[in-house]
Amino acid sequence: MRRERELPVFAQGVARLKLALQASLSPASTRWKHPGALLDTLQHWSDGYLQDGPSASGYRRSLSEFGYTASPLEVATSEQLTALAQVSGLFSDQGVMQLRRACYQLEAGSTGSDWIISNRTRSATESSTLIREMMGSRAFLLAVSRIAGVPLVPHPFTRARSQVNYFYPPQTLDAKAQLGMWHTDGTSFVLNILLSDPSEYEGGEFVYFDGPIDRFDVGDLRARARTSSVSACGDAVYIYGSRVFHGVRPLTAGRRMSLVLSFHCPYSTVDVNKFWHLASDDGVLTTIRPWFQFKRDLTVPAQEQYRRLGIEPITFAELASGHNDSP
Ligand SMILES: O=C(O)CCC(=O)C(=O)O
Ligand SMILES: [Fe+2]
Repeated sequence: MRRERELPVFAQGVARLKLALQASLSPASTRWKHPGALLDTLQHWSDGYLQDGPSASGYRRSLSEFGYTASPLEVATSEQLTALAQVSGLFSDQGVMQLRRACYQLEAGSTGSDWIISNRTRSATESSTLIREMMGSRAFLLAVSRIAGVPLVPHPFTRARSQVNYFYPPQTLDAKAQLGMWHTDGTSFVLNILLSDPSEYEGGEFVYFDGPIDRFDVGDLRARARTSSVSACGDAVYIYGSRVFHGVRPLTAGRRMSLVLSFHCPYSTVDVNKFWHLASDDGVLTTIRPWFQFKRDLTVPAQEQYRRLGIEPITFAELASGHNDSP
């Protein structure tokens, strides 16, 4: 019964706007908890938490291979830009362990979510020393930039920058329908780090549509729906999130945890993030001020963006050298 295997699509367009208004009406206390220091493992990041080696990327497909002929970015071609990469061995065992600890602890500050995931903690960089320092590490940013195909910085919009997802089996059939939905992300450069071991849950596969978003048809997924083979704890799926339909299948047992990080290419002022996309996550009023700040941040020159991070700029030339394409 194919229908049973299908996942609903997360709201687009007007439905998204309605969600934004609903998010605004729910009491702030249920949307935002200020977790405070108790949630922080106070563990510092170390570049030793990255595994050595020029490339941590395995299977990689470009936007061009996904069927995008025109590049969404003026500074890179659709051949250069990665649509999807299955990334293994990015972190050392120590690094994976520390990330797991940090994300476990952040669950106490998580809130319920009625889309895709059971619970989530937004702005993880604000509550976790480890994740904040990792996002500011040049070695980490360089590794992710190489996977993405363009130099990156952490996404300037704090609330969209980092999120920890906690998945549990849905309680009711209705909840089930709300889970694992197909969606595109509000941001483009997205690293989804799996932080649970395969032995800890069942279901919860990361699925994606192998084609451009205008070809996506939830009623006919047979030909192009794919299941990512990423299942080891600490491995990741990198996606060009705004152009790749993806989702997580509902869990049937256990618990699945993931850390989702968003980046921005500072050499481009293009950003796909839509006000209504952000507002449907966080509410309209909460989104207005950071939104204007974010729009200003986008116009800051790349050199200055890197200077603010306190690191040497990552350049296109640097990505070309030392890049080791795996088959
Ligand atoms: O948990 C994952 O692997 C991905 C979740 C996701 O797609 C999202 O949070 O936007
Ligand atoms: Fe996503």
